[in-house]
Amino acid sequence: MLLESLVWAFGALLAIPGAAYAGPVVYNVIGSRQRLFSVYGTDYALGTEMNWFEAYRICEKFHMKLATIKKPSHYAALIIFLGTNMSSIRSDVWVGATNLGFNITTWYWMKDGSSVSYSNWMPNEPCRIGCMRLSHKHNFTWNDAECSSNKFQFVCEHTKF
Ligand SMILES: *[C@@H]1O[C@H](CO)[C@@H](O)[C@H](O)[C@H]1NC(C)=O
Ligand SMILES: *[C@@H]1O[C@H](CO)[C@@H](O)[C@H](O)[C@H]1NC(C)=O
Ligand SMILES: CC(=O)N[C@H]1CO[C@H](CO)[C@@H](O)[C@@H]1O
Repeated sequence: MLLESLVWAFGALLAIPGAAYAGPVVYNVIGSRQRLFSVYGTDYALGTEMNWFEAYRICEKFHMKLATIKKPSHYAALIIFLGTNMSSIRSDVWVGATNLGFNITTWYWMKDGSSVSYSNWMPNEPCRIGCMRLSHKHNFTWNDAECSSNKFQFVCEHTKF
């Protein structure tokens, strides 16, 4: 896992000089740079399993954000990315929302502090204080998990809009 993270990090470093927007490109888990057929103008990176705080830090390190889903088009773009990278996905994936410091039903996107209004939670979720993950086994519908004790893959993004 460490090697995979490092290789991925190295690929991201090569591909993202400073904070400059690099165009419609995706990075896979082994760090190779690939053109994206995205219609939504978002670059995505898939990270290896770690806790939510570590995932947050890695995204920031590469001038990206943990994925943010504020409307159906964001979700659709992310689903396209995850779907075309299914062979690399082994776990649920963290995205950038939390209810830490609030209550079970009050969630915020870390990217800009906006509240989570559009959502696609699994039935009976959310049910705890924690961080948001998309369920690998349930079509990437939304679930929660304790932020520090769980290790999941995660998606960073860089968006033009
Ligand atoms: C949860 O927190 C929000 C924001 O502080 C508050 O408006 C809401 O009433 C709380 N809900 C419950 C069930 O405590
Ligand atoms: C996932 O979505 C597909 C297509 O909409 C559907 O056929 C399938 O039953 C869904 N799977 C789950 C686990 O919800
Ligand atoms: C490793 C892997 O499967 N990468 C794919 C991720 O998705 C993009 C398109 O969104 C593909 O081009 C990559 O091959």
